[in-house]
Amino acid sequence: MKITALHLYPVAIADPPLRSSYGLHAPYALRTIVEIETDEGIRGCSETYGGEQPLAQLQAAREKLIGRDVFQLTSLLMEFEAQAQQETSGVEGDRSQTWHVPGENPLDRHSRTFAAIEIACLDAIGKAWNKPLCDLLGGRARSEAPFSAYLFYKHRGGGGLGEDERPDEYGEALTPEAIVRQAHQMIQKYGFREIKLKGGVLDPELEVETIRALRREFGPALPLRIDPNCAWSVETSVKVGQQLAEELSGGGYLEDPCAGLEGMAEVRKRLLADGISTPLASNVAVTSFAHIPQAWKLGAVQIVLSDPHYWGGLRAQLQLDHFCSVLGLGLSMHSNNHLGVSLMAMAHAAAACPHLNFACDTHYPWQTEQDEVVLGGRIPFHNGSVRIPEKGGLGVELDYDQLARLGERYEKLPYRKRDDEAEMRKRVDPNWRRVLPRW
Ligand code: GKR
Ligand code: MG
Repeated sequence: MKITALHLYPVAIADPPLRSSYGLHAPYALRTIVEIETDEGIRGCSETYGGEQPLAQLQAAREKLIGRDVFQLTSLLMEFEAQAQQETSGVEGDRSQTWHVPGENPLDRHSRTFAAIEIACLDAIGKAWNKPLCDLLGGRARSEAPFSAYLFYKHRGGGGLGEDERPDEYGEALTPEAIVRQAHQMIQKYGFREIKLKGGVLDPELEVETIRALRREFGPALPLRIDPNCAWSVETSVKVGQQLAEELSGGGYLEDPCAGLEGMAEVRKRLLADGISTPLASNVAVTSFAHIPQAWKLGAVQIVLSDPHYWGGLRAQLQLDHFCSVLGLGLSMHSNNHLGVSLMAMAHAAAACPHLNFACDTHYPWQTEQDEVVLGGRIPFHNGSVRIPEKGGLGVELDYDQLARLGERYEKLPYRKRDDEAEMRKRVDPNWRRVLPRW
């Protein structure tokens, strides 16, 4: 089955003003929907990061793809790896997400571009054989993928601009009480059984209070995790780890409290010395296989947050699962704003991974029906999980009318990349800078 065409659909999706240590989400998040056509009349799709750079990288890959057999993914990967070697060796910087929001680090572009193509090819193969994608990866460890409630401190507003402004479903949330309300709303609607709080926004004392309030409200049956995206110093991370020793126990974790593997290792060492075994998780310091030996050697990270979008696709996701199990590391999954195509890719990845032992992150509740690009609308959740449908490939088809609508919106937008820092200066504080550590 040969690829005859590559279609790229840049889209803009309404996004509420969510806060993180990176800054503020803009009124629209950007995504790219990728579609391949084959000589057998079968199409395959995937979803990846949006904006100018990811789009240009996919466009540049077109030449490699036309005429290629969708089954020959290893040779394609080898070409991407050789290209990465040539274009990035000797380039200053690293692949971490310390200073780059996910999708904006040029050093992982080859891996991201390959992943988008790999998933579209696997989708086409699954559709041709009428087999769910996770079954192509060797079958299921589970028939549904669990996700967690992903809570954010947020300003008033539901995203979108002008006539396209959206209702503010969750309302402003800048206090512990408001976050507890947000959790109730999200859990009631989706049935999540684990909770993640995006931190690094308010004074750590208030964030500690927020986690405590969540614990009081939901009890130990719903594990809690907090992720300040490196906003804290080692000292602050240790202090928060001590204060939340009880609340983050029993299946919770502390995610990327401070920047860098050395800092994380120091936090872990000091918490252990205090008899606190809260695991540290990462999707900022650990974003590729190359990071794992050092992270493991230092004892800096006990749980890796995978992400098929930048770890190199679904087969890489399975390899990571194996790696983690051999090294005794836990496995969870990272997310960014996304639509149903990505949600299904994440669900298939989670279904195929025997060692994934935490519910995956998802931003899906922050987007709405109006912005969905899969036919039939939003993907349903059952008790916080997404079921693997008995359909070929990812199990979704693209809605071309929606793609056209969201594409028009993308064309009209004045920005072509995610820049939470600029957004923060524009809407909240003209002098705001991302400073690490902030506390
Ligand atoms: O959406 O603001 C956000 C998050 O901070 C996101 O960009 C992170 O990459 O969810 C992510 C994380 O777990 O670090
Ligand atoms: Mg994170």
